[in-house]
Amino acid sequence: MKRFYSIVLTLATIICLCGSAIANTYYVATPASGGDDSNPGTSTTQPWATLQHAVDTIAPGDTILVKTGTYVGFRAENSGLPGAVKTIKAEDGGNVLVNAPGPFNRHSSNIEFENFDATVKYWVIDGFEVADSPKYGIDLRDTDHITVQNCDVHDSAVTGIFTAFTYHPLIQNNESGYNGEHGIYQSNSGDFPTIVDNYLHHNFAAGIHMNGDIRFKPGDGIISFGIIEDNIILENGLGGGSGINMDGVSDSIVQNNLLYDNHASGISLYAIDGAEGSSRNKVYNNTIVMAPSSRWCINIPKSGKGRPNPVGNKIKNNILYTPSTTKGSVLIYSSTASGFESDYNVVVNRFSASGGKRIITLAQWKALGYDLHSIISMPNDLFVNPTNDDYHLKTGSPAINAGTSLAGVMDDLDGISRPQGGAYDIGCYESQ
Ligand SMILES: [Ca+2]
Ligand SMILES: [Ca+2]
Repeated sequence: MKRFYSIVLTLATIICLCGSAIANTYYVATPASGGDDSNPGTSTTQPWATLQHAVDTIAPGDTILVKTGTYVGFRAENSGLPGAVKTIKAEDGGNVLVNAPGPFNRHSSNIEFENFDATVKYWVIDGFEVADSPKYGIDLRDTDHITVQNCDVHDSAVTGIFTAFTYHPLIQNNESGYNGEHGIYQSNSGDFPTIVDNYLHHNFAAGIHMNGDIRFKPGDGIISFGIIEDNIILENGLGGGSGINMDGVSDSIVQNNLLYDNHASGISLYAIDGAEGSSRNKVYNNTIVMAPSSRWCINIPKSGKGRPNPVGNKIKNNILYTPSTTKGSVLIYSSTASGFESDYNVVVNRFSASGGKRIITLAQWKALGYDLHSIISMPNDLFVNPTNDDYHLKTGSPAINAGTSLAGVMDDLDGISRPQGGAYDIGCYESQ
């Protein structure tokens, strides 16, 4: 048996070496710039013409570099491999615009990753502008380990970046704005989504919407083990939908996000379609400054449709400011919400432990055992320049060194390591 394993290992090594040795770069250019799908595609002087031909042709480990120009989109139905992902990327400094669905697309989205017979895996899409989609800008369904990065997705009829039954998506450093629904939407019950460093603005509904959707099978109706970190989220929600909207999302981390001028709620943990009210989430070191006439900074209502209520959520080191005189910093459905912890936040003097039926003061909220170390402060005392949306902490800000140590929060939205000055600051920025 030993000899058999050693042969298998040797073969595996040879295959891996060959895999890396034959990784190729291919090029795509518009027909006006010499693109032709009958070219070999292997040099900048003999590029292919269509994104569809490119994604249908390359092997695991290969990269497609797309030259400046305007293209129709594509539908990727094949997969890369672990350690040999397939990459489709705008060339360095290139301006690649994808402004319509590809000819084989099935959902009227500009770019689609899906195969009705198999999970599509191990792709990277990088650096595209994706505009004016009649449905979704970028659309991932039944996928695993797909990365969407450095894209600018805007003016989609529905959502900018959409996923369904998508596991381990890495959605990083994208802009998604002016879409008819959400900026980013993780739907159905795919787990391990990482949504980091995105700039999400002026979407009609949520900045980030996540929905466990128990109705849609297969799946457990819960999105688990998500990381929502370092996103800047503003001016969403005119049509309803929180800055970060979590319907059936559990055991996830929401930290170092900056949310301002959103028009519905800031962060909502709930269930309407998910299998359980969003539970056991860590909401740490976020800065939330709400628009006038908006809802709650943090909203944890009773579940709909008889689903289990949210339990075990922890709200720490957040700045939770609203100018509203009728809404406040934190709403929970009941003062007996199991395992709920809230503390070391900067707040306003309004809370609700009754799903909004009754507004109570910080003193009354503290009497329930919450926010015993939290403080009330105003934007002009906290921030460098809130009028011009600079939410870094000003010298002497009461948020400096007022937080609690949170081992999972290693740095801040700017990447500055925490803590500075001997203690954690409250909010998404750590003052140096
Ligand atoms: Ca799940
Ligand atoms: Ca500090």
